This record gives sequence, C-alpha cells and structure tokens, in this order.
Amino acid sequence: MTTPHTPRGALIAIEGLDRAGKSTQCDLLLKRLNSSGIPATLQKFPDRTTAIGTTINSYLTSTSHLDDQSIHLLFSANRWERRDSLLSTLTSGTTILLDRYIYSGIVFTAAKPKSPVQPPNPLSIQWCKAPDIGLPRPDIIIFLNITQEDAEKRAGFGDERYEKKEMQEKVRRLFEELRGEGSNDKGDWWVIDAGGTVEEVAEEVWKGVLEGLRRVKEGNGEVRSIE
Ligand code: FDM
Ligand code: MG
Repeated sequence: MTTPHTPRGALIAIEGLDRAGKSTQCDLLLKRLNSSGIPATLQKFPDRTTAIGTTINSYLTSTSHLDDQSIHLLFSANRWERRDSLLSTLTSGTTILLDRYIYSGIVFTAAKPKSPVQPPNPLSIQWCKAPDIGLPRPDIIIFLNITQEDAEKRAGFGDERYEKKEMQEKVRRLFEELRGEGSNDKGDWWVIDAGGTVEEVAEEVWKGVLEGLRRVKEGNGEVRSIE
C-alpha cells in the first residue's frame, strides 16, 4: 500500500517595477488563497529581518556604503539563508508567494551605472545571476507590468537608494531583456497589465496563480532549481 503524501505547494514569484502594486497584490492574494482552502505564506525579499537583511537595510537607506559586487552578493545570500525553509514549506504543502526574488536581484544590480574603476562590464546579467544558480526556481513568475506614465501617476517614490527615475527606466528595460527571447526560463513568466484598478489587477494575478498551481499538479513533484 502506498502512503498518501501531501502534494507540494507552489512557488510563486511576484515581480515588477516599484509602484506596480506588488505588496498590495501579495496581501490580497494571500487572503484569497487561504480563504480558498489553499495554505499559503508570504516571503518578502530582501528579508530585512535577518542579520544580512539588516545590513541590506542600512545600505538601502543609505546609512552605509558597500561596493556594488558586495551588496549584490548579500542580496543573494539573503535568499540562500531562506532556502531550507522555502523548500520545507513547499514540501509540507504550503504555497509560497515571493514578493520580489532573484529577478529583482539581477536587474537592480545590472541597472547601476558602470564604475570607471571596475573591469569591463562586471555587472552583466550573467554575472548578476550566477550567485542565485541553484536556488529554488519559481513555478511561475507573475510580472506586474506598468507603463512609465502610469507609474508616474501613482504616489511618489520614497527616498531609498534605488527609487530614482533613471534607475527605474533601466530596470524596466532589463526586466524586458530578462523575460525576452533567448532566456532559458521564458516559459516561467506570466506578464499582466498592472495599470488597472486594484480589483482588476487582482483578477489577473489570480489567473496566474491558478496557472502556477496547475503546473505544480502536472509536474513530477520536485522543485526545480535556478539554472
Ligand atoms: N533589490 C531587491 C535589489 O537590489 N536586489 C535584490 O536582490 C532584491 C530582492 O531592493 F529597490 C532592490 C529592489 C528595491 C529594494 O525592495 C528594496 P523593497 O521591495 O522596496 O523592499
Ligand atoms: Mg521599496
């Protein structure tokens, strides 16, 4: 007789530019999943609650300086320190919503101005992705797409380090590049128009979630790795 086993949870990443509504949508989604009887939890990155997260927080709020490579590796380490708990949560049957993940990690570093003292193009997409290889790979990446105009209509930026217009424009282009032709995870992306009302966007997000859950059901039960 075979022992019945709990099907694993889905790993669902929510990505997008600042002000696309990621955190609002994650909160709504968490409630909707739980009230639909689907156990789910939220993991935000950067996770500012850990020792590494505290260092990241002081960097983002500009109370400390770090070179671009070091802070990049700390963002990645902040995901690695959560790896075991992500995997055990999934195995226990709980779905995880990631509010940002490696994709923000790649594009925000790659969007930085190149330093004249560094070797040529050290912060390419390839360089930026390397430390995240081997982390759990999302079953679906829901990308909240918002136009520059819509982004500008929403409430103003805060004063954290990356909340600048030029940076956001580069981030937008790099996200496009990341999900574009030739990427090895093209099929993982689920792009939605995040320019509508909170309720309209939530409906589109929900469709992406159902697709993510479907992929898990049809898969072999294993969590894939970033490659
Ligand atoms: N960010 C986020 C990075 O630069 N690298 C990363 O790996 C991650 C996860 O941190 F500007 C950037 C993106 C954003 C900043 O994010 C803080 P929140 O979502 O505002 O906390
Ligand atoms: Mg922010």
